[in-house]
Amino acid sequence: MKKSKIRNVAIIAHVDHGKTTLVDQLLKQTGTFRENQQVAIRVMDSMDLERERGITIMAKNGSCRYKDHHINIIDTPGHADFGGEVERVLNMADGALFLVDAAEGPMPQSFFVLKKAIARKLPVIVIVNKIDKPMARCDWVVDQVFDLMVSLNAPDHILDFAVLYACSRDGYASTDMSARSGDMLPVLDLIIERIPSPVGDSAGSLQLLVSTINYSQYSGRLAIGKITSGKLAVNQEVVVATDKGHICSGRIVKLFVYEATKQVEVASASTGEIVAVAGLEQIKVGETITDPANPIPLPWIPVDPPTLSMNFLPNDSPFAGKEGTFVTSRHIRDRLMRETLSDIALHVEDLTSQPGYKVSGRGELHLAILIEKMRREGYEFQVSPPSVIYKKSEEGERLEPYEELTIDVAENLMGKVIENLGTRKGQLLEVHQSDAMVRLKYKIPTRGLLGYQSEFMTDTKGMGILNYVFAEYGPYVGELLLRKNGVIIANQTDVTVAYALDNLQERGVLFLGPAEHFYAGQIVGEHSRENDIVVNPAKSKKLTNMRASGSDDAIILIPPRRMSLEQCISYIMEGELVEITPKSIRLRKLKYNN
Ligand SMILES: Nc1nc2c(ncn2[C@@H]2O[C@H](COP(=O)(O)OP(=O)(O)OP(=O)(O)O)[C@@H](O)[C@H]2O)c(=O)[nH]1
Ligand SMILES: [Mg+2]
Repeated sequence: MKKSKIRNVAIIAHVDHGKTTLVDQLLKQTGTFRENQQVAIRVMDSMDLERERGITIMAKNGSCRYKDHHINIIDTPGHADFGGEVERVLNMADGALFLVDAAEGPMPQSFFVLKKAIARKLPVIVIVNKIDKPMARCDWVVDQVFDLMVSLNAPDHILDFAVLYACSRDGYASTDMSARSGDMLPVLDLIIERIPSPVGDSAGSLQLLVSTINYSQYSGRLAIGKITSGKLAVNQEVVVATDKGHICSGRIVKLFVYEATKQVEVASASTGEIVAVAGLEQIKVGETITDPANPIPLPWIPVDPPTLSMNFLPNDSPFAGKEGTFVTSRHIRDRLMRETLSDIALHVEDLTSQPGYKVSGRGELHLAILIEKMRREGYEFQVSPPSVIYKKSEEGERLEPYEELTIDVAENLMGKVIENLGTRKGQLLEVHQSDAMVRLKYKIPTRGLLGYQSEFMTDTKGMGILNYVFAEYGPYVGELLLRKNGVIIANQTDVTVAYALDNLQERGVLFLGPAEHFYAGQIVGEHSRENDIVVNPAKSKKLTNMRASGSDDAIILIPPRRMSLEQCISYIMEGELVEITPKSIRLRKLKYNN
């Protein structure tokens, strides 16, 4: 394959604007799949958690062939919590497809990903997607994108972007915004025309900056990145170097390139190609694979720091060790460290006050996905409530992270949202109205947003759209009262009894149904008042010799509130923990008066 025939393009956008759907169409329409091959929709969302949630979590490589070109496509996640993924994979791209929803226009994460592409001076092709939507307003969207680029100080070559109007779902794109049929090939033609082939000297010293780490059952750890100089072949001796001077040697055992969504083994590869390399077991994202005779490590572009942290602790609840396979502090540590090798937005430190680890990430979802992955792999542990990462200003004042929040909501439901965000210390910056919908823009402390997602769903009857992205560090706003209610705590270890639950349900909302095991200190419900109460959910009816009238045997229990992992994480407060095992998620109180 000749160097000039390669294109490396990243697809970036706000969450749900249609990136993965677009990749499906590009792969399909270039005949990448066999005629009768069964292909899942959003084939690049290959992780279980991605399919379950309908969002992309990890960036992934794929490729297609078109007009003698090998086009490497990098699909990226749009959710703000996975912004670190976008930052690191942009190192492999020579240009970007920037998708924008034809009705919504640029959203907070559009701004973030575009900023990162412009910082790397990548040429951008704008695709106004979902033009089939009745509310589509293509001209307005293009104007908005232009303004956004100007505000980001984009150089002229980026401001001079090409635009296509597309419906990824139905598989067509055109320079004509009124098109309602056709194919996606104009996207590929424009990639070939507008995105440069990778530069670099194939006769020079080897340089490959590792952008992704993957694991393969057969080949072990895979380091993925673009060869920016020189050549690479199986059995070649290399060194792995960092720009801080650390260096170690190794040998290439296997080499892969991307064909469609698969890695295909090759004997050698050259400058400009995106490859996966096996054989370097200790390698990390951000390191450079380079020439032993002339090692030249590439600088790592720093990524935004984490804003939220949680403590991961070995489980010491009364039910500890019953359900998990990996339960010790050592197990947890090894697993967390392994994650930091591939996820550069994640930081892990030992706790000094107790056994356990402080795990810092980009947001609640970022950490919740890690917890869910570990749970499915058989880990058992407990986590503390998330807390934001504070900083100190030069004058020594406490600073906390703020998010830019955008809310789309029906006008008649706006009042509740504004009231709730007010108590969470949000500052309303802008209000835009179009028809019966209102768009609100806020600046709000990250702390104020913790746990807000589920309240927002209730306040807007599931019809609102909420988006946020890290904005900056700003002044600390003081105490925030996020949970008004106290909890109901069990006073002993036993099994719930319907009779007891029947009496308790008058006092609040219960989290357990009948015949469920619980332990002393477990949070079994939410009290309807502000204080905590300690109860016995196993208390049965006193037996008497005389049978009472039949009516009091008829117990009708309200179904218990079952919270998801994310809801549990945002529910707990200081002094409470979420206990996580492969089978259960429980809440517990550390100290209470029995
Ligand atoms: N109406 C319409 N819906 C579309 C179009 N393209 C994608 N969608 C839908 O939009 C939703 C999100 O699509 P995805 O491809 O998962 O979006 P994404 O940008 O990859 O999302 P993340 O990776 O989570 O950021 C899906 O329900 C798609 O079916 C389109 O052109 N028109
Ligand atoms: Mg996606």
